[in-house]
Amino acid sequence: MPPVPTAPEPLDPSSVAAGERPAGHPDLPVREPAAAELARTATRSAEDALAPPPGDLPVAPATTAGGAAPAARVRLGDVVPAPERVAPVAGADFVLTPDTVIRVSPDDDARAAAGQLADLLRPATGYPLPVGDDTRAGTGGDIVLALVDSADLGPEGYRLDVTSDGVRVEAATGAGLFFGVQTLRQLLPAAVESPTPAAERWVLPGGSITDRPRFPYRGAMLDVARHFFGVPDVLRVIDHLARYKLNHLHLHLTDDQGWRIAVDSWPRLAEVGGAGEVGGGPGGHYSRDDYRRIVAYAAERHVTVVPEIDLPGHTHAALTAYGELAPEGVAPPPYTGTEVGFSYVDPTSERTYEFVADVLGEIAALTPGPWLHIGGDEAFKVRPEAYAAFVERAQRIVAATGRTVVGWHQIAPAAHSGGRVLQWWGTDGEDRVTADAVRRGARLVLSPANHAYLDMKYAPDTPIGHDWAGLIDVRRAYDWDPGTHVAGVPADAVLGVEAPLWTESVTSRAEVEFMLFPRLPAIAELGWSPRATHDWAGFRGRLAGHGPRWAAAGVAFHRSPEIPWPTEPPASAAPQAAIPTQPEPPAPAAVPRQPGPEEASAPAPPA
Ligand code: TNX
Repeated sequence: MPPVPTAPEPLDPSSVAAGERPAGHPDLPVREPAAAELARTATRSAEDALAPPPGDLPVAPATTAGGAAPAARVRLGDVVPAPERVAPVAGADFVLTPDTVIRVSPDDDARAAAGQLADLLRPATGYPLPVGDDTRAGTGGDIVLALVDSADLGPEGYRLDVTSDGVRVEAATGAGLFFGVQTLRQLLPAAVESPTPAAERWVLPGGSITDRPRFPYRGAMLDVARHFFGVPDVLRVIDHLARYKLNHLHLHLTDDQGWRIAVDSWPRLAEVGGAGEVGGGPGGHYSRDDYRRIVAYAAERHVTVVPEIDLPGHTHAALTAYGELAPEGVAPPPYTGTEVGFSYVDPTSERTYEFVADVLGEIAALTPGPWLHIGGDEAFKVRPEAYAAFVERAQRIVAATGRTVVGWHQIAPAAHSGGRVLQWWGTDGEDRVTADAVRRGARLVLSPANHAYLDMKYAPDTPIGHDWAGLIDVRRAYDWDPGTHVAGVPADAVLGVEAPLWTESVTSRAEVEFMLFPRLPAIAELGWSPRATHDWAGFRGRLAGHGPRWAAAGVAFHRSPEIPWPTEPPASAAPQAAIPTQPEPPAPAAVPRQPGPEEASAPAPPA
């Protein structure tokens, strides 16, 4: 057994595999709220404190009658992610009216998608938009959602036709209809995102779209361990995923600073291990019902939850609850800093495997999706042989739950287990061990830290975030190809993409959104759109039109200088003014590293 450090030791760079960079290092900024930019979006800070009802965006000042911004006309090709095929037809625009009805093919999936469409459109339009089964002849003035037998659309594709007579969305599945609804939403003026009635002419551009995703796995990760985010915040993140046709939410549920999910067989994990976070805040955890609510809300939006229990490292919080799992058998004090790589559960103890089996068994029972993520990153204190043996055993435990194992690409050296998925977070697209694992049957989810890590700063003066993997503005998030990114990994071994948001420096919903937007749509486009549509100039133009949508929805975002955002209307005509302006000169310099576990008995002062 390797000796247990009394403090997280400075990482030896030579111990870190090529392409990886140790993280959580002293480049963390001062825990100022994301000062300049966020202050400008803080018109909604009061509303932020209010939990929104599921599915609703929090109240944002609306574009009201008389105050409507001169919205740029939406074109059929303005959709993000870019559709597979777009065929505009001049003179075929459709206008939504107070008399528009939504009609559906008579089945529950179509009714569900229609209900969601009506819920999206009613607040801003103020129209009743009744939903009914499609029993009438003709389509005059209506929106029709129909499930059809169409193999070429696949499990997530859809077809959308807009004529001056009506709108028709077709798909072979409920998911396809749902994604078609998201496209329809984007074809309406930005004010459709307003939570209150807006003065607008609700025009949809004429023509047709045929669309299917490039990759089946398109996701984002939220780290709820470094800072805890309550259920309403998670539901809102799910709403954001759904807008951009992302279909997986990876929840990083456990780490050194907190254990965030109740486990009946090991109750102290959440009760004790969940009662803290980075910086010394109160932390928190999800009850089993909370978690079920998240999973169900996601499922309604065709989003699969991927729960991660990070093992064998990143387990300090679990050790504070159950000292018997610690290599030295003693519970350490809580940890509120941001170092990584110092903790691990004892891989030589049978009790550890009972813990792993109990926890993964309970999580599997709560999770309908096929995936269980076992982490596996940065277990620097576990020797390679012991590490591989641990991972192999954990993989068998996952298999026994009937789920497919996912792990960070560090698990590559362990033996193959059926269908396993490695999540790539390297920074140079080169790793022989990962390529070998793929040859043995593993598939890859791509999260290259230097393109897809949403906790990286946009620019040197971004008030929150890291920069160990570089600065990532929109172009860097967008300009890479998941199909060819990792040497020796063919496109058909790539399951998809995921954008992780680690939250050492991210403390509030507004800060989460500020880091997601506008980069999340860039990653979403890489996951959904055919490579042939990849074009930075086109993307930045399309993305620009989303700024006013986020503003109308009260979403804080980074006003990247790379994107030609529409000019803001004069203040008098834009009462909402929710678009942040450019950041002020840099926030104060970085703070020294947070205390290690042994120093942390007196928690670091909350920022
Ligand atoms: C690396 S990438 C980590 C996390 C940190 C993150 C910060 C990976 C699997 N682990 O523990 O939060 O960097 O950017």
